[in-house]
Amino acid sequence: MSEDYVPPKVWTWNKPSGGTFASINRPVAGATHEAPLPVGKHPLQLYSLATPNGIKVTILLEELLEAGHSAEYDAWHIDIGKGDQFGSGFVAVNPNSKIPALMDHSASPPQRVFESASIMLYLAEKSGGAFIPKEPSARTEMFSWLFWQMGSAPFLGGGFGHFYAYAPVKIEYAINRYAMEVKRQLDVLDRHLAQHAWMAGGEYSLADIAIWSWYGSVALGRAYGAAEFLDVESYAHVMEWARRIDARPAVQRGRKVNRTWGEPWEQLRERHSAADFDALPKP
Ligand SMILES: N[C@@H](CCC(=O)N[C@@H](CS)C(=O)NCC(=O)O)C(=O)O
Repeated sequence: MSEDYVPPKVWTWNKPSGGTFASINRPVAGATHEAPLPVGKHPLQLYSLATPNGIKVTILLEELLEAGHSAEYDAWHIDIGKGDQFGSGFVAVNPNSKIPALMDHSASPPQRVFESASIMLYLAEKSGGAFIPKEPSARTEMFSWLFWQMGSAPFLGGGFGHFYAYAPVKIEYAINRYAMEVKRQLDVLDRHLAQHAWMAGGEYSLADIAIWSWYGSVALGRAYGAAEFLDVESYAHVMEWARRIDARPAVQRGRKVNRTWGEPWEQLRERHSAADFDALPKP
């Protein structure tokens, strides 16, 4: 880490980079070990963790169930800190080795689905287009915001979150660069939400769930301990929208699934039936 660093002609992987998650970072894909995945009793098998990308899917599944759709699922805990995402079974479901990953055993042959927005669209379409606006213009707007989230959040997580919270040293240049971008993104949302109650089509949709899982987590002080640093309260419309979504029962359930940190009543390591939530300790 020095101002004199000159990149070599060809990069080689010759020393650990340091920082949180350094032990699981590597420059090659594929499985590192044999590890078949467990399969439960429901057609939908989710392999995940309650990170912002993970809760997009568990919140949607809980919303689908709450709305009366047939979406019962088993959610298995994938410990990305220990490298479960590099097991042979997981890699067969997601060759990109990232949570969330889904298998639908009701399809013939069973269907794998990876990338959180792809999983959301798969589940919503399987449920007759639930949480996707029907009117064509609103539907297009919803897709635009959903893909905005997929393109923007890596700057929030991999960029800002990494350098603010996880890097082994605080690099002012990197933190400034990504704080600037994240604040711009929060302003994009704030200006939109000043004019619209929901992200698209005047209704709660996949776009709200996906964007809330990232930007709502930051706004509500649940990611990177950065709420004050980013002055989130100055984005009043984002805050109001984030709190409104946070109050939804399905959101509260979905956030707990595959969670192994925080308060004991928020941690449902694995979910196999609706009754699992009732077994959690009370606050
Ligand atoms: N674009 C992917 C990103 C998924 C992702 O980055 N997942 C992280 C956790 S939030 C992960 O599994 N990281 C493990 C690793 O990088 O090895 C999606 O939206 O599904």
